[in-house]
Amino acid sequence: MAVLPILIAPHPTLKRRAEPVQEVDSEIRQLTEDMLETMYDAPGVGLAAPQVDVAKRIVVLDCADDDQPPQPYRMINPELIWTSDERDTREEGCLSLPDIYADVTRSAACKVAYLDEQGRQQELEAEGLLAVCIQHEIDHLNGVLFVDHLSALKRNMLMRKLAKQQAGKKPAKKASAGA
Ligand code: K1U
Ligand code: ZN
Repeated sequence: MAVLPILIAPHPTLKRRAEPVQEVDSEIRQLTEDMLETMYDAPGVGLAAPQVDVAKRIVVLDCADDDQPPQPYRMINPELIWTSDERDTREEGCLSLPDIYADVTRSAACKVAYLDEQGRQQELEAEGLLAVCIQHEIDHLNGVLFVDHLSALKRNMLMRKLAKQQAGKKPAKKASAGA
């Protein structure tokens, strides 16, 4: 198992549409385990493969409460097969947009079809945080970030805040010893 580096926006892989997985083999299983370890380490409640610079349609999630046992999901080629007309607004964050939060309105419930780590077809109906997280992670597979659901004004403001914050984290350039 390994903790993988998480891409920070803007990065071209985060804006690409990810490719479907053709075969669920040991390499894909290893990647899902590494993604789960990366998500727990961050910590987060979800992670999509493009966030670790892999343009494949894979997500992992665990939205269990702290006082509940872990409930990890490994979803390969996930597809939303139903979304509720009822909408819900919640504050979202993203491991690729550190310290940026905003209210996003999405379907309150959804049903997702996916392959599990054994390549078996599964379906899951979700509501609450899990439904939000599934929609957020599937957006990542389509090159969409949660800020893309906001007005251009709000999105540009948050992206400028992120750019400033990231510039502040870069090590200062060494003064050259030249003439
Ligand atoms: O995709 C990601 O970047 C993961 C993201 C998922 C998500 C969170 C909230 C709403 C929608 C989607 C995160 O996990 S951000 C971190 C976070 O929310 C969290 C971290 C620790 C404990 C609980 C939540
Ligand atoms: Zn995210």
